[in-house]
Amino acid sequence: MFSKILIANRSEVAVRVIRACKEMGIETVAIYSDADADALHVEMADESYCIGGPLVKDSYLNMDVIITLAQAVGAEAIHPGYGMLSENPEFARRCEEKNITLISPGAEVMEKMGQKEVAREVAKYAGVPITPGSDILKNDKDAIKWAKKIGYPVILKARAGGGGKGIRVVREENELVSALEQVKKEAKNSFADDAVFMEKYLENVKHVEVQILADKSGKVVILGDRDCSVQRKNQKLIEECPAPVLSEELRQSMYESAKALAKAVGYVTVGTVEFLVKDNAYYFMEMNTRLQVEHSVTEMVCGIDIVEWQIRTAAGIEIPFDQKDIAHKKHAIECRICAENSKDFTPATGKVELLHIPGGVDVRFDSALYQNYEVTPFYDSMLGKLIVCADTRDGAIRKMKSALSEFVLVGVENNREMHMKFMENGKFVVGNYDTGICQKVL
Ligand code: MV4
Repeated sequence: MFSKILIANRSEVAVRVIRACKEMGIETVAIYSDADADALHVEMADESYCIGGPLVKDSYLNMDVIITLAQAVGAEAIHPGYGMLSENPEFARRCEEKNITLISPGAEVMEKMGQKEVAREVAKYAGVPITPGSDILKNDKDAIKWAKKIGYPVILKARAGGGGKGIRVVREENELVSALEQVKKEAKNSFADDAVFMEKYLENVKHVEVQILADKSGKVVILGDRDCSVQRKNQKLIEECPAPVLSEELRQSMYESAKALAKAVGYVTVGTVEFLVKDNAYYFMEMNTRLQVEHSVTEMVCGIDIVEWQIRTAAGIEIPFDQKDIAHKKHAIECRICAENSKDFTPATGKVELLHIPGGVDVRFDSALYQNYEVTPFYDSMLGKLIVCADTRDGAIRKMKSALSEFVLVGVENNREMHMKFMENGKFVVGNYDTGICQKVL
């Protein structure tokens, strides 16, 4: 096992990883920017180093500085958290070159899955259903030809896409050429890669994902599934485990697909296979090669510390439990608490004047907030995650309402009341909702 890990991230995920390390007896090294001198992760780690200015490119994305620091302090591993450098194959490769373990499935797998059209090929090869789609589009004429073949509506996707950037739905041929130009421009600016392909666009889909844990011996355990269909502008707001209203047949088939995909690429550590679900069918969307924000709902239901096992499997330790040992009877819901203006959803800033964190059985608040903490405009607006777990979905909704009513955050405008609206909304309560639910509720 590693004796010291550098955490190349900030906020709640850095705190989450530091907690896991402490419990495992691993020393922790935090990095931070000038804007984060008072951040909780800096206080919690055994050692903390300021590595640059507030802009992420000057600090949390500065590969050279991070790797040099890891070597200087004797960290054998780096935990990238989510976002930041977590899915950057170049960073993975540079860590490998310096003999530092990046807690991830490795550069090769990240490279494959990071290119969406390659990921689709791997999925196809593994027998996983994919939506009808094109090769990389060569030019306007090629795009028109593919769209004719696939049938409108189609969705253009940047090969390197992520975070909702570089996608566009096209409903008619006369919109196609300008949409392609737009997506290419956006992809070039955001990812320095303007390759684009297209898929048949499926309307009214659910976003369901399967959590996997794999070790170097090739053992793959499925840690259930999550519904993440409650999203606004490509930001997830609410996640639940398990996804409500899936047929048991569809669920088992999805699990088999996720497992086949993991085995096909020799996956090690934790990962997520995302699917689109429509009626009684599912299609591969992408694979995330990192720890995800919403891993916590899975932990509450499965009884597995996902970060602990991510670290263990990255260190080469084999998984000692089996599929049958994974609990799946409970239901967990997570509300992402974000610093945002309640009217226009723009990010909010301010000083935490008052904070009361809800308590009780199976109520969890993962965050890096504390009294008097200053929320700055430099980073993601997610302040924390309120998670509850109960025997039934109805019980979890009731518990979330109770927890939200108890939650107090004064000084930073946030979306507590928006979450209450969802918990009281008929469509959400019934559970058979899709990615269109936000337009209906908000
Ligand atoms: C899709 C889709 C429907 N059909 N692909 C891709 C990136 C991911 N973040 C969302 N993606 C989607 N891909 C096909 N073939 C629906 C989504 C999708 C979505 C698209 C636009 C705006 C919001 C969305 C929310 C969930 C899923």
